[in-house]
Formats: sequence, structure tokens, C-alpha cells
Amino acid sequence: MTAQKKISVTDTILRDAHQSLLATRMRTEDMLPICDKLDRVGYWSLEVWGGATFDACVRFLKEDPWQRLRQLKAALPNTRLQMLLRGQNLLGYRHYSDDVVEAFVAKAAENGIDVFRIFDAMNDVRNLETAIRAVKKAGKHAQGTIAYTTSPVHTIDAFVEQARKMAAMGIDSIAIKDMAGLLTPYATGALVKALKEALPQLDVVVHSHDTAGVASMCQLKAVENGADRIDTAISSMAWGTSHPGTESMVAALRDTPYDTGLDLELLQEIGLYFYAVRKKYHQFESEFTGVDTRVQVNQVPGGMISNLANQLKEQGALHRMDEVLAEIPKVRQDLGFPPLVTPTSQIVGTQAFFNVLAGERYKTITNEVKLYLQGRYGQAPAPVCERLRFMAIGSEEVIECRPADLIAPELDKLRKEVGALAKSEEDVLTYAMFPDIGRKFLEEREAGTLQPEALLPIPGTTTSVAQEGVPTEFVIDVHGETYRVDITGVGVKAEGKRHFYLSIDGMPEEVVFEALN
Ligand code: 3PY
Ligand code: ZN
Repeated sequence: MTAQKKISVTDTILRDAHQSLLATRMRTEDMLPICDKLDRVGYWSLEVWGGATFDACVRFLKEDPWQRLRQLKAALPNTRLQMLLRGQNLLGYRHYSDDVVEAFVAKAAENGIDVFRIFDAMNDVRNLETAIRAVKKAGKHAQGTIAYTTSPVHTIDAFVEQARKMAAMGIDSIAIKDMAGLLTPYATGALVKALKEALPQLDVVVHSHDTAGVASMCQLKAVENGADRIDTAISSMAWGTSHPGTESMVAALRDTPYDTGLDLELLQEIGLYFYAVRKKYHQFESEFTGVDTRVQVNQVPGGMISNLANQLKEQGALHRMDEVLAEIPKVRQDLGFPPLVTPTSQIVGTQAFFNVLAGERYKTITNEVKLYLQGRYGQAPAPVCERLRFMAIGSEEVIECRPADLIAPELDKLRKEVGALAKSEEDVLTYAMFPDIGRKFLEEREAGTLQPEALLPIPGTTTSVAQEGVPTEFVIDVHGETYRVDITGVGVKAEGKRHFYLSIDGMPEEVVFEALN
């Protein structure tokens, strides 16, 4: 074995794990009670924000995502907080102007993000430029990302070339982001080795979903070939479309030169906590989150399969799933082999859906595919099908420049549009991300009518964290106002202090009681 090389760990439990398994529905009230323990683990970072969490907070949970971030920052003072940023798409589904990207990154940094993992669905590094610059300006860690996929043009040399370009932009580390679970162990080893040889000064981290059941083998091969860090998920929310289990990887590397040094007993206590939390969200469990080796053939990530299943169900056409799965790689090829990740996964998936249901390929072409073929998402990895392009956009101009170069500054306009509903710059950015649901959220907040979507009781209990016979939900009257209070957790942080985690009319709150003597 080689000399000692401690492998560091990023745990995704507060972001990607529940995004992958529970439709991103974990509430802040279930995160805060365990933060004290999470903060003692010694993770390199915790992924807590970004990806779909912002959308889910505003749309379903009726939580202010910025407030969540501030609460997590306060509750995790010793651990770097990490987010996933979709490059020029930020946390939405379209390209924003540079001034919105700059403002968003600055506010995310100010509210608590230390590490920004930045990716572009096309791996077009021009779409990462502004975000990387903004992260560096804020003095934070910019992690450049390779969105991993396989195709005739996605060679090791092409990925190394992409990493070199990102290094020239000033990134601090490189993530191999295997959102679909396409990596195989030996391919991982070869890619990591090539990246470390080309850019030895940059840490390499492997983020691989376990959709095909091989992610932990991939991580082991990555470690043996020089990777510095792995992304894992606490075991009660690991594997399948989530990540390798934290405790399992820690155990696998223990007493080897790669020992993570993390405390397995503490991790197991955290695992038990999330075992109970997961039950609360049982209605979001789906049959598409387990290991599904089909991804190694059709390349369709688990999350995408469940979206398609919903779309097909609505049309009474679930039985056509296999046809859609077979169509997706064909559409992807026509579009020049984009990796399938937000938003290209939706673009390709929806087009494949129409191609199958219409009974004729490209009889209906979605607006997003038209924009894609105009170059508005960036440069496709390989040439697109010119016949399709002509069908979609005729002789309309195809842009060659960075798409955001054509987007005029829009922050002032958004600020005016949202007006007095926004009480802060963060509110303006919430509106900027999602004008419709963002406005609705701000309006409901103003009216005091924010109401998270209901959770179904856990079979056999009345509420999620209730112990038998101990009520946790109360209605209280204070000065003529009625509040609905739900005690979601209790913790002790320092001697003489007891923290109660409450949800008051659906908004998470933390109350500290201090002993008088
Ligand atoms: C997201 O963009 O939300 C992702 O998690 C992509 O993998
Ligand atoms: Zn992921």
C-alpha cells in the first residue's frame, strides 16, 4: 500500500440524498435537531443547499430557502456548507443574466455557503465562467464539475481538457459528478488517474449515484487512483439513486492508508435519527429509487424515470414506458449527446415522450428543443442532427457565443416587478429564480397563509416524531392570535441549554431555553 492519504468525506444527507430518495421534501425542522451531531463528525463539508432544494422549499414546503441556509449555518458552525449550483442556470431551469448570477452567488456566500459545486448540463465551460468568478470574488471555494456521461465524444481526454479549462478559470477543486450512476469502477479509476496526472494541484472528488449498484466500487477505485474526497450519504438514506453509505465507506477504508478518521459510532447514531425521519416522508418513497441496472443500458437516471412515469401516468400511457426509455438515447444522439442532468434531462425526456405518444418522431418539437438547437443552452458536445435542426428552427440563426452574452442585465427589472413584496435582496432573488411560485410564496408570506403541503400520518402513529402518548401538536392563543405549534425535535447543545425545534404555522423555528441556575 502507498503512504498514508486520508480521504475526506462530503455527506449529502441534507441535499442530494433526500432529493434522490424523497423528492427533496425533507424539512428544516428535521435537519436542525441533528446538526449538533453532524457538526461533530469532521466532514470535509456537508452538502445542504442548491440543486432542487430551493424550488422544493418555495413550491412545496413553503419555507424560505434563505432562512434555511442561515439556520443551518448557525447550527453547523464547524463544518463547511456546500451547495450545488447549475452554472448560469443557478437553481432554476433557464440561463440568467450575469448580474443575477453575481448577486445570487454573493448572497449565497453571505448567508453561509462555503463551497460551490458548479456544473453545466452541456459541460460548456463558458456557462461556468461568471459563477466561478463570483465565487472567487466572495472568497469562497469554487468546485468545477465534470457532468459525467458516456458517448463517442466523452473520452478521458475530453474530460481532462474540460478540467484544464476550468483550472484556468481559477477553480479550487474538481468534482466528477455522475448523476445517473453511469460510472463503472475501472472507468472511474482511469478518469481519476488522468485528472490527477494533469492537474495534481487540484483535489478530485467523486460524486456517484448508486443507481446501478456499483458506486461504492467506483469510489474505491477512485481512492486507489488518487481521488481526495468522496460524496456519501448516511446509510438510512443511501444507495439506490442516492450515494454509497457514509458508514459503509468509512468502514471500508478504516485501518488502511485511506482511513477517513471519522467516528463510526457517531455516524451510526446519526443514521438512526434519519431512519426515523425517513418514515415521516413515506408518501414520497417511490418504486424508482432502488438499484436499477437498466441505467447502464439506456443511460436514463432514476430521477428522470420517475418524472417520466408521472407524465405517462397522467396520459394513461404508463405501459409505454419501455418505448420512451428506448427513445431517450436516440433523442440524445440527435441533440449531440448532452449529459442527462437538469435541465437537459427534462429537455430530452419530454421530447422522447412526445415522439412516442404522437406516434411519429418530432411531429411535435418542444420549445426547449428549439432553443437548444439554436445554441441557447450552450454548445452541444457533438454535432447535432442537422435535419432535425432544420425541422425545428428552419433557417433561424444559431448562436455561437456564450448564451448569457445575449441576456441583458435583468436584476433591476426583476426588483421593480416584485416591488414591495420583497423585503430583502434575497426575496428578489427568490422571485428571480421562479417568478410564478416565488411571487406566490412572497404573497402568502405577506398574508400569513403559508401552508406546507400536508404529510400523511405514518401508518400506526398520529405524527411523525411523536412518542406514544406524548402530544407534540398544540394550538395556542397569544394576545388574541392563534398559532398552530408542532414540536419536531428537542436537543441539548450546551450545559443548561435546551433547544426546541418547532414549526409555528408551518414555519420552522428554534427556541432555546436556558436554566436559571
Ligand atoms: C440538480 O441539478 O438538482 C442535480 O442534483 C443534478 O444532478
Ligand atoms: Zn447528485
